[in-house]
Parts: sequence; C-alpha cells; structure tokens
Amino acid sequence: MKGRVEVIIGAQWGDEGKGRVVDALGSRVDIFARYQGGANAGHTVIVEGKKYVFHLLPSGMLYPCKICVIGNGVVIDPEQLLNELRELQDQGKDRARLVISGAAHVVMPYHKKLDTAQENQRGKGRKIGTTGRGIGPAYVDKYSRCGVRVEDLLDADSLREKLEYNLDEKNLFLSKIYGEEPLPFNEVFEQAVEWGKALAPYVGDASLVIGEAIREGRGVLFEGAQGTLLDVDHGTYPYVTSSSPVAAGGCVGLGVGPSAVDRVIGVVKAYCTRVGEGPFPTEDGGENGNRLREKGWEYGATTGRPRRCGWLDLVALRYAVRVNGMSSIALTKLDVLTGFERIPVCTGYEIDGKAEEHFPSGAHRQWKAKPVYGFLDGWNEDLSACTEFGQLPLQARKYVEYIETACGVPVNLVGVGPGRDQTILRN
Ligand code: 2SA
Ligand code: GDP
Ligand code: MG
Repeated sequence: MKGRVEVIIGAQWGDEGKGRVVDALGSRVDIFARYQGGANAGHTVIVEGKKYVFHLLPSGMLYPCKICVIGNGVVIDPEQLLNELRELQDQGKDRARLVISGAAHVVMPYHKKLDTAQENQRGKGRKIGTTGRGIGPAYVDKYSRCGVRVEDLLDADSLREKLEYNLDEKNLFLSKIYGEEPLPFNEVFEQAVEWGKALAPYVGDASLVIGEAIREGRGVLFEGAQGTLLDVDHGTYPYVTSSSPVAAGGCVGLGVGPSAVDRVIGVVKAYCTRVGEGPFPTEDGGENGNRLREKGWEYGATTGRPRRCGWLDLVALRYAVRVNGMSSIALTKLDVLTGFERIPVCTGYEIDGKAEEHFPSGAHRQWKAKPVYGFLDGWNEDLSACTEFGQLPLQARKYVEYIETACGVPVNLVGVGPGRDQTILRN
C-alpha cells in the first residue's frame, strides 16, 4: 500500500500543539520534514513524562530508524541546531537519521543583531514582537539573493566571498543606523567554517530523499512551524513571521510537487492564543484569559513570553481551512476548557457596524473586527484520562462536533493532555 504524504500545519497563530500531534502520529511516518521557519519555533513533545522542545529539529527525532529532514525552506541557526542535537545525543535520544538541505539558508550572527536592533527601533504600534532569532533578516537576504546557504559553509572560498560582501553591508547598517558594534570578519568567518565542519555529515539532497521515499510508498510528514495567521502572505501582515507556514509552503520548502500530498491536517487549539503583537479579535484580556493562560500553561516555548489568550474563532478557522485546503483537524487542549460554565465561540465579526462572515484582508480591518459570540455549555469532568471519544462528557463531544459542522472538516484527533498517550484518535 502506498504510504501517505501528510502536511501538519498550525491553523491559528502557532503553538496549537503541532509538535505533540507530529509525535502522536509518528509511528505511521518514515520521514519527518520541517519546511519553513527556524529557531523561532518551539515544538513541545512529552514522552513518558519527559519534555522535549524542538526548535529546528523535526519533532520525529525521538523515533528510532526514521529520517528527519530540514528542508530548503528553513533558515538554520547552526549554533542552535548543534546545541539541540548535542542535547539529544547526550541523552541517547537522537534516534532518527538527520538530513539537512544544502540549499537551506543560514541565520548568521548579523541577522540576530539586526532582528533585535530593528525591533527596538520600531515605535509603539509598529512593533511585531519577534522572537529575536534573526528570522526576518535571514529571509530578507535569501530573497535579495545574497544569503549564505548551508552548502556555502562547506566551501571556504564561496563562504569568504559571500561573507565579505554581506559583512561590509551589515556592519554599515549596524553601526550607522542602529548604533551597534560592527562584527569582525575573522570571528564570523572562522565560526562559520567550524559550523560547516560540524554540519557536513548531515548535509544532503533533501528533495531527493523525500522524492524517493514517496516513490517507494513510504509515509512522509511535512511539519509546519508557526501558524496560518502568521504566514507572510496569508496572515495578519505585517504582524507575521517571514515565511510560509501554510500547507503549500511545504511543497516549496521541501522541493516536492503538490500532487504528492494526500492530506492536510490542521492543528487547532480548542481556544486561541497569540504571542507577539498584532490583531487578535477574540482576545480575552480579563480574568478568563488569565485562567486559560495558567491552565493551559501558555508561555512561549522558545522565549518564555506569556501568550495572549482568547476564544475559538470560527471566522479565522474557516479561513485557515480554505487557504490550507485542510482535510482533517487535530483539536488540542480540550482538557484546558474543563471548568468553564459557558464557552464563548466566535461565529462572526462586526466591522464598522456591519456583519462580516469572512476573515478580512489587511490589518486595518482585522484590528476593527469585533467578535460575535455564541455560547456552548461547558463541563466539569477531568478529560485527561479519556482514551476514546465516547468517554468524553456529552458537552465536550458537542463542542468537538460543533467545530466539525462549522468548518465542514472532520476532527480526527483530540488532545486531552500534553502526553503522547493523551490522544484520542477517531477515523
Ligand atoms: P519572528 O521571530 O520574526 O518569526 O516573529 C514574528 C512573529 O511571529 C511570531 N512567532 C511565533 N508565534 C508563536 N510561537 C512561536 N514559537 C515560539 C513558541 C514563540 C516563543 O513555540 O512559543 O517562544 O515566544 C513563534 N515564532 C514566531 C512572533 O511572536 C511574532 O509575532
Ligand atoms: P507547537 O509550537 O504548535 O508545537 O506548540 P507548543 O509546543 O509551542 O505549545 C503547545 C503547548 O501545549 C505545549 O506546552 C504542549 O505540551 C501543550 N499541549 C499540547 N497538546 C495539549 C493538550 O491536548 N492538552 C494540554 N493540556 N496541553 C497540550
Ligand atoms: Mg510553539
């Protein structure tokens, strides 16, 4: 039987629980592949009570005898990647074979400095709330065609040439515009050569590895980072990340044609969170928002920043269904809603006094969107030990079925706790 090619994407503003869903489905997967973003991501996996947070490595690294790919669409901070790898190796948990695309771009030290300097200089109302991991500046270099790729780290001559050009320009920006110390060429160059030596054993043709696996009928899972509403084209621009977390980004970021994809799984949190700035129509800045944050432990998995919390937004979710071509929903953190007497769910917006059923384009309209809520009955039972859908209280089942009907997409997985076993599968 032909293996499946599945794309896992975040359907909201990231942190929906993509890492745990990848892990929960891992036994049927041969290749796990990250396709965009970088060390801004934090994907949490909890196995046998132990927590692992993946930033650049795909969330399948704990599975033995599998392949984990970092695709051309990812921007790689080698220092972060090597630290992450070393940590796993020290625990004997680097079980999968790692393949890194030579065409992936490198986050250089000047990208991180620029990211922080630019964010600091953005005035009130213009801040994006970046993670400071150099993501935006690294993608800027990629698209302006001066970026350093992983393959350049393996070739000292090419590296020297690219770095000379880049560092002259970046140092000028850093010192003249942002008042920062310039970076010395030798230090950056020597560091990059060392990174190249350390990464060399893993560098390969990611597109070829995945293409052959697909031809052989093996199971492949594309792992998105961040979420649909943070997509540089389809998100709440300019309050977005600089890559394409939507499902189509998986094809571009791995070098695989779209006809290979069998299924798009949207990971949906049972409520909503956002970290960083930007419009968030269903945000609850009051007591209930705080309750969600504490019960759901909503703090950034990379930066530790508190996440803004609010209610499920069906307008935004139906939009995510459309732009991703979502075929299935994995609904996480249903357990966190236990104890709320009535659960608000946003069914529409009001913008400038008019009803709006579609997610508006443009932050100026998104800021104005006022949620129109319907209310579903809550439940008080602890869900964390439920292993079958039928074991959930009636109101929790109704909540799930309501989402399915509103989106026209089946919910095939329900998360009732962060652990691998706290997953209800429905087919
Ligand atoms: P960047 O650093 O340029 O990508 O930031 C641009 C916006 O994208 C948001 N962003 C994220 N949002 C949710 N989760 C992310 N990963 C971490 C996590 C975040 C953390 O898993 O919790 O630890 O703070 C992530 N990465 C980027 C970011 O907040 C900006 O709004
Ligand atoms: P990702 O970036 O989409 O992988 O999500 P994060 O790892 O940044 O954030 C999700 C958080 O929710 C992590 O702390 C997970 O351990 C946790 N989590 C995931 N699924 C569930 C769930 O079903 N229930 C609970 N209580 N926690 C969950
Ligand atoms: Mg995360």
